[in-house]
Amino acid sequence: PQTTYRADYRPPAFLIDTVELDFRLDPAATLVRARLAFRRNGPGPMRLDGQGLALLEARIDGAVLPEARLGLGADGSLTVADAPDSGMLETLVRIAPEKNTELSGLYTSGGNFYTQCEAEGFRRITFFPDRPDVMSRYTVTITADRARCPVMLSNGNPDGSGGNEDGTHWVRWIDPHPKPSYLFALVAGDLVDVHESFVTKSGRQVALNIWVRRGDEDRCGHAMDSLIRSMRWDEEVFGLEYDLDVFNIAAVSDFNMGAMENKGLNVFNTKYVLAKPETATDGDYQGIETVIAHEYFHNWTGNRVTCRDWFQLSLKEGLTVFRDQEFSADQGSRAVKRIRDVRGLRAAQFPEDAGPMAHPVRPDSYIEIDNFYTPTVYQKGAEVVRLIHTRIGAAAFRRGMDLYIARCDNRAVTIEDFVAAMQEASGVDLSGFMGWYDQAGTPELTMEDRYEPEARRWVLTLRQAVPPTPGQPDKHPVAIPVAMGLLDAGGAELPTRLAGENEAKPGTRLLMLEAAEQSFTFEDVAAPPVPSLLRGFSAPVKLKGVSQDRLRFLAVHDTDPFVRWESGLQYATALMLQMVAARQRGEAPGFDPALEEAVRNTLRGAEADPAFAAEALSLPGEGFVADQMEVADPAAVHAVREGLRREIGRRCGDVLRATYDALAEAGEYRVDGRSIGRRALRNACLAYLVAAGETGLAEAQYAAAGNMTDRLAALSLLADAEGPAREGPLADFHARWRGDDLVLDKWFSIQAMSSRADTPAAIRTLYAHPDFDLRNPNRARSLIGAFASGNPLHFHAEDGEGYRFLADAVIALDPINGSIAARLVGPLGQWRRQAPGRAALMRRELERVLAVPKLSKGTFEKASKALA
Ligand code: HT7
Ligand code: ZN
Repeated sequence: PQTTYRADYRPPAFLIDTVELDFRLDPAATLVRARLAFRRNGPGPMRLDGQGLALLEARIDGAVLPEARLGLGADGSLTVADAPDSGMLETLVRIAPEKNTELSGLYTSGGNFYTQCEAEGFRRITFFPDRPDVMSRYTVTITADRARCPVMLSNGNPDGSGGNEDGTHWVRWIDPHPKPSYLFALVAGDLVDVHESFVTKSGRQVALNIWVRRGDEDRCGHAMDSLIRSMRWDEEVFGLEYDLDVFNIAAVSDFNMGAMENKGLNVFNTKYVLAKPETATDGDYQGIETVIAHEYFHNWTGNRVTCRDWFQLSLKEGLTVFRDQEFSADQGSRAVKRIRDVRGLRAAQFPEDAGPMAHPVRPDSYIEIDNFYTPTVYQKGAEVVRLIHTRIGAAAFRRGMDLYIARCDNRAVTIEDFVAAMQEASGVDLSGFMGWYDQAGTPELTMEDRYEPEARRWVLTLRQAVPPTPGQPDKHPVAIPVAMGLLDAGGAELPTRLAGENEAKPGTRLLMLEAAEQSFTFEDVAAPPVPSLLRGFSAPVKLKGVSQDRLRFLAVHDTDPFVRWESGLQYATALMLQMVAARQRGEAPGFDPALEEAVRNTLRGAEADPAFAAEALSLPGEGFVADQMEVADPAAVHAVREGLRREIGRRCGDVLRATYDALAEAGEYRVDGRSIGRRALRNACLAYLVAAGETGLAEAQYAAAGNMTDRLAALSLLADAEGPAREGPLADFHARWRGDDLVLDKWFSIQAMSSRADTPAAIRTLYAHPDFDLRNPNRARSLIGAFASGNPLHFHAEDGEGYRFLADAVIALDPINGSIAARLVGPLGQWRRQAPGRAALMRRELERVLAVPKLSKGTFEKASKALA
């Protein structure tokens, strides 16, 4: 397969000003007529992307193009010889949506029609220069059988409809805004809508519709409410207003990702739309809020201002994730939101940055662009936007956004355009931040300090190093904003004065580390202080050199909630690593009484902020701990973590039980931050109590639960139990919810992540279960993904059965949906960090995948880079 390089970018030879599309929908043979008004833009032939299209007709300015002027490439593209500099190209193609199992282009799901065009799906619908720097105005006419497709939607505003005598009907949609082809969308079928209306700040009336399958109408309330809050927030915080008469959302159960921001017609995975308390957890509710906001915010950051090429993907994704994170932070507890985002970053992006697929936020090359919708482009990209925000401040950032939008509206631009707008609006030189876009690898930040009593001076030395990554052996320093403060021995915040400053500043201040090493001298420091660094996680780095004593102190005293949580986490991580080492030496790991003290302390103050307490109570995950080891030992990490949970549950049983009882839900189920926090804390207590042997408590909670959050929390604990305590609830859950795809996914996941010894065998049985369907991405992820990414103990089983299962599944899935297969193969790439025996087994499975004839280019790219 071919590699595409960023350095090879050339402007398109032809632009397309307007597109008229005419669809005659039929599952087996859909006809697509396209009329493209083209105009020359640069040198080169007229080349239109295409994939799997049966070309029936081609004309320019009405004249049929003879075959001699049409070149069909092996990749499915179409080259037109001797094209004039401007004119109208008309093509007619036939496609088969019902055969489209990749879910890219036009496909059917449950008898309805849906499209997914990002990144390169439009070429599977019609011949077109399918690249984001070709922006056009679209008029779309859809014709279909009226009974089969009473609803027919596309981008923009509706512009007429009518009936035909043959039982079909038609609708026309006009999108007044120029857009790239990846934002095209069509949805048609038997759908019902939940609707509201929204009046924008300038008085424009917008019809809001959420289109779902009949019967799902009662699950759209939270999505609609999240949409309305997102629209209002973007007006208030960024002054950005919606720009069409309608905003449609269609939910589909077969979808490769979370959702898609098509102009005026977002298409969503049902997982991010449908929720009611009996079927959706608090996590699901939060996911819906985030994804609805994210897709809505793309209307400006992505759609009105789009990317010049796919290497600039983080221009829209990093910025839009930053915007959705800020939105969610404003809806509830900013500190808890930051903790959760950092947890997510460390669970997914840090390992990616340290593995074989490590790539910069702006990659240099790709084989399959679908493989670059990654935590690095999304989450690290958002962190880089946050770095700029932290450096220049909220007011300058807002001015920068205004400038960026004003200057780049209706254009396809680059990351430089964004940074230039921020730089001009703030007057701050941001060149030191470009390294964050162009270098892979998580920087390591080391601290060292000394106190000079006679001079009453405290000196902080910070060093940074960006580790080598594939293709980038040497790195240069980047700009790292370090938000920090100093505490005295009693935990009080000290005002700080740097050498050269006239006055001391109260509270948190920002140090800018721009070189490989820099020292900062603080004056008037009466006694050795305790530094609190990276407040709010001001940069996505790994901080080293903070002693266990200081961590313990900061976990209790710091004024910054993020550092309080972080210090507890780092303390526990270091402790667990020592315990793992002891276990590997055959010694008893012991128990640090500081942990009991920390749990008791957290529970004492839990009432003030239960969500924070729940975060503070949870031990570092097995993956996070294993990631800190030179050679991972998943079984030892699991044993140590389980042992700690049991011991904490035993020693703190009294306070855990008291908190559990005190938080029993009274009254109606609510999804506000405080109610969610109370449930999270209660279920955290339950987990410790069950670890200490109180299985009956989980059985009782499962039976009595009035909502999915509590029911699932109990069931996931019972899934590790023995005998009827496990089998009864699992069977009950299946019987209750077998008709509900999203809930049944949870049933598969819970079993896939069980630590029971028989899990590897159970996985194979579940794979053969009549309710398992490899073609549905949610279901495939719920079993295969949950096992490979969420069950390190069994995935890394010594006999290699976990690896074998994953490779078998990837090989079976690849011809059906290469994009999902490529995503799932990722965990096999962790072999370098495993012991030699397991590493060899992992490599063998990667080789087995690579040996498959006609492997998709996405899976080829992931597996071959993993082995390199
Ligand atoms: N921009 C959307 C990305 C997306 C996607 C990419 C490749 C294949 C299928 C896809 N579905 C959606 C989602 C987003 O970031 O908002
Ligand atoms: Zn996005």
